[in-house]
Amino acid sequence: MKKTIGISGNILIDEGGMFPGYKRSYVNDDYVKSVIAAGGIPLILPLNTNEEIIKSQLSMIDGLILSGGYDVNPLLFGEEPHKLLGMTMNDRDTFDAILIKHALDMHLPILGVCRGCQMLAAVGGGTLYQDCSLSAGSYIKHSQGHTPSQPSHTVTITKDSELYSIFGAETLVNSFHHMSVKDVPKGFKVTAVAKDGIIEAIEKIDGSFALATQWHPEMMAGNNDDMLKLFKLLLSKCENKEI
Ligand SMILES: [Mn+2]
Repeated sequence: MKKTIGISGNILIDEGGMFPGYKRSYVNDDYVKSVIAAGGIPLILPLNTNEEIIKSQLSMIDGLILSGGYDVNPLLFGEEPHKLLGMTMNDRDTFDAILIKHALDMHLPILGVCRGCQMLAAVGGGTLYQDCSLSAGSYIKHSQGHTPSQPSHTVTITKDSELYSIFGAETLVNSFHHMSVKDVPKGFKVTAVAKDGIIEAIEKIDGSFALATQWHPEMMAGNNDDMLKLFKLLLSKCENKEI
């Protein structure tokens, strides 16, 4: 029986056309395509801030993808906004925080992508760099700015990690972020770093499965079998979520 993967939704504010300023619920189609290609059933979870509704949304799925999107509000991890911070959306933070809290409680397997990685860290008591340039030693361009499926920088992967079992010691990833994890949340470990020390992936140490990447595997999975394996890994973890 195929497993159902919930994909956390985003809000797109229409900038032109018939309805300027109008809000639309959406996810990028690459998430949907990746889940289907990996053998799962994708289910978009529309953004909302009602805890009971969100718990009901989670009860319908076997695994969760935390999708990418806007910057994380630094007030979530106790910092004032730095001048390099990008656009934030408090409702998105609220939605993701409730999703994460209950998904972890329910032992739902989680794959976090980009902002999803940052939110896992912030919700778990970690902190973020509000811009990669604020990390000592940072020199790599982490906002490649074009061609989403094209890898742009190297990551070094930690042994004894789920990522290592797919990629080995090193791989190439795309990069569309300017925030990154600073302090890793309790119960997680760093499993990939860029050559400039920027954290590129974290994994939950014990219990249920949670893995989050700073890169966007869904944008690469169409022509990169290893990136598709990340989605297959999430699906494989759905088999035994009752721990
Ligand atoms: Mn990067």
